[in-house]
Amino acid sequence: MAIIKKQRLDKLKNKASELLNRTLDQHINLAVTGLSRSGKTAFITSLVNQLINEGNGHQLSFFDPVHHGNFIAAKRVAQKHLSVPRFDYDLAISSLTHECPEWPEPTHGISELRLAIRYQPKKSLLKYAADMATLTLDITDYPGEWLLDLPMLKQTYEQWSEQTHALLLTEPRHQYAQAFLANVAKIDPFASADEEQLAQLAKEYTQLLHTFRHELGLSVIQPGRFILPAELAGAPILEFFPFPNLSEIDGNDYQNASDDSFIGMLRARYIEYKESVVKKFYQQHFIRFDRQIVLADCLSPLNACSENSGPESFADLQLAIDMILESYSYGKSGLLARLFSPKIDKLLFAATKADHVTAEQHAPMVSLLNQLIYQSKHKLNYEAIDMKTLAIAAVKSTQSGKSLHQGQQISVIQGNRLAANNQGEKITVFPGSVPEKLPDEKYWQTSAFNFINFAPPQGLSKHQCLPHIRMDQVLQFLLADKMI
Ligand SMILES: Nc1nc2c(ncn2[C@@H]2O[C@H](COP(=O)(O)OP(=O)(O)OP(=O)(O)O)[C@@H](O)[C@H]2O)c(=O)[nH]1
Ligand SMILES: [Mg+2]
Repeated sequence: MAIIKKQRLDKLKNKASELLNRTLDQHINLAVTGLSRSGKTAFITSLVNQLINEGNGHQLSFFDPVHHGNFIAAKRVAQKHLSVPRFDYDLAISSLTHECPEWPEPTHGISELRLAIRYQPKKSLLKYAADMATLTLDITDYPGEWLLDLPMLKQTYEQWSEQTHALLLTEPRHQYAQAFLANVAKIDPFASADEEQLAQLAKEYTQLLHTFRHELGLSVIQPGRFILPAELAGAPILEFFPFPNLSEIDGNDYQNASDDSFIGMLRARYIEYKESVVKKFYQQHFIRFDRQIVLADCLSPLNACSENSGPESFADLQLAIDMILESYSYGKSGLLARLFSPKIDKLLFAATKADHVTAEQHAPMVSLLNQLIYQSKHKLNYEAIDMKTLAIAAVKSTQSGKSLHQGQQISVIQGNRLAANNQGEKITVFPGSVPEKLPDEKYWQTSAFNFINFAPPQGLSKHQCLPHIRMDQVLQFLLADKMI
């Protein structure tokens, strides 16, 4: 009799839990973005690794569900959107934990992964219904460059051309852009378009964008898709470029230019690009995200100092962050609010690769990032979005210590220098101080910031938690409130 009663009770409990699971929010769509090389792949790999290996909790002490003992386990399950590429966790964790560890390969588009996280509800209504609840976490990785295209939605082709042309005329871009600009100047905008010539010029423009990003360390790349085209590589929709001095052309002639003239075709492709690439990304993906982490590598532009492009590279990062943040400033009158209603309620900014500097430099890193986003912060909707800034390392690759330098104890870090053959030698360095404020002219003249790329640490196992800096605080901010 007692057994039957218990079975009935369990059945009821399961039913109630099922109902509550449906009604209470037990699902998070977490989006991870940042410009290329900012550390997205390493971050997601570490986040998944921390959660699925969480057995003893010693690495995640600031993550309440682990700290308070109600975290049970997490595992990977089949992702939801079958048409979105899978985030290749296995490949990434295998290269990090290989005998000769390597950083995961660069990725070029959007990808997705789903985790089911089991926990014991302690406070929420669920505790009356179940001993165990599941939080489903969908993680999406997408290039921050794609967000740089949002401001284009507000611009006509003429406006965009004018603004982009002005950018091409400023250094350090100008010296690289001269040949391209000279080639465009040879075109009669009203002549019948030669598709091959147009494709060739678009290729030159795209090549320029790659140089800006990868050789000059600049961040404002528009259209962002051109350097990270994913499935659109080679498609004519990515074959356009800014046309200089459109304001000097007669307005009527411009408006009446046929679609098969050079200028008409460029304009048509620009319009189509906005509709079926930029808007589509927001409508298909961005709209689903509830929580967002934006990763920023603030250290590389400081290092660019040695290549004499430091100030430009840093100013460019600031502008790019401002452009990225436009995607989150969807007040009532915002462009996004008119397009659709996004629902992001938590936004975390993380300064990545904090293991490149000594521990006392982490606070300046955070204040520098705060300064970088400050310009835009006032535009963000404070009431609707909970925001936080942290300095993190997804995979801590250095050890900190003290060293004697000219009779003084200084803080240093030690790690394996990243080398082409992966046989990097062990080095001990004081990488320099991170400025707390946006660096001024004096900083660029006097400070030498020498940040070295380190190889991932040796001897890691995929069945253990990767060493990290503040990944537990990341989890606390992004997940903990859904696991009570
Ligand atoms: N020391 C250290 N280096 C890191 C860390 N995370 C990333 N890196 C370095 O930054 C590089 C880029 O990291 P990824 O995770 O591939 O960056 P991403 O944003 O996915 O880059 P794309 O796929 O090119 O967009 C790595 O190859 C490492 O050299 C970290 O936590 N510590
Ligand atoms: Mg990547």
